[in-house]
Amino acid sequence: MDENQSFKSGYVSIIGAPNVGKSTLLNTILGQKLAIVTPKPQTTRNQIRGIVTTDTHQIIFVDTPGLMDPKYRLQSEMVKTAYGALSDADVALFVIDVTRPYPDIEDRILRHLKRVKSTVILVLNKVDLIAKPTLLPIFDDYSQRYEFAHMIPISALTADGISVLLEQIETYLPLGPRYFPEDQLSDLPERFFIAETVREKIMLLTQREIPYASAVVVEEFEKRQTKKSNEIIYIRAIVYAERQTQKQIIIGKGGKLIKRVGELARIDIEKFLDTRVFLEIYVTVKTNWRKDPRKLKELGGFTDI
Ligand SMILES: Nc1nc2c(ncn2[C@@H]2O[C@H](COP(=O)(O)OP(=O)(O)OP(=O)(O)O)[C@@H](O)[C@H]2O)c(=O)[nH]1
Ligand SMILES: [Mg+2]
Repeated sequence: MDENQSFKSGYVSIIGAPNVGKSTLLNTILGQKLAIVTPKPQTTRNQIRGIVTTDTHQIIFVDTPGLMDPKYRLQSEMVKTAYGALSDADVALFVIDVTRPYPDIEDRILRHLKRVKSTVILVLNKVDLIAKPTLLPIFDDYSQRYEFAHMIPISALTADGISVLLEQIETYLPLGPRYFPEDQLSDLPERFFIAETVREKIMLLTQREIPYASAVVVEEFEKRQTKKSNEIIYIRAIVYAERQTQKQIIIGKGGKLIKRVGELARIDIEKFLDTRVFLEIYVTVKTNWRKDPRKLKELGGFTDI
């Protein structure tokens, strides 16, 4: 715990429709890739917590799944998870994509935000894609729908506006202790980030239903010595598909697709763990895992189903 009486700490939740750039924002704020990012909606499925510590404050940022109209159990768990992150947030960042409104979802989010105690900042993301004057009617529209503490235009991709956003967040943090050691980046286990990295590559390399029907679990994570006594981390990851046909596509002709997934994932995991990695990936079928609460608990990382 910090001795400093003026030290501030708190939780900042990042919420919004799918694909608006919430995970990109988390990564840019942390200066490290923690959350997976793809051009496809519904990439994030869980709360991803990233910790920023300075001499004066500690902020726990919580990235969440994009909110949508849930059609099956996995999606309703994702929605529950996202709204759950608002309950203990000191500040909520409501992220919108300035190039694309999601009227129904955003109306629903705004209604929900009226019931929470957090300070709410509207984050207008992807400003790198538009001409500045285009923002004026958006400011106008949103300020009529909710009393935001601030409305801040940013680009999570280029980091434009991020320092202004962070300055504003700091002003709303309560006095509080340092909850985590100063060098800790997240409270989630390494296995989670490894599984997510593999899932990201599958999402990037497959189409239609497959990105959404895939789950990844790391079954083994073990330090081993090579013959030359160098350290290497052995990882065995299992990819779950819902059907045999999906499994075949993920494996690809002659194992080509899963090999590519492995190559790309290994590069990122080695960077993340800062060590050499031997990654083995198996693909298997778990019928209807997205609809079954017990399987969702096992494969989806949802603890309180
Ligand atoms: N041009 C531009 N693209 C961005 C920006 N922020 C995010 N993107 C892109 O938008 C897409 C979605 O980004 P994510 O960070 O995965 O979005 P998300 O809100 O976390 O999406 P879900 O997890 O599906 O809810 C990716 O292709 C990003 O590269 C930005 O500021 N500018
Ligand atoms: Mg995301």
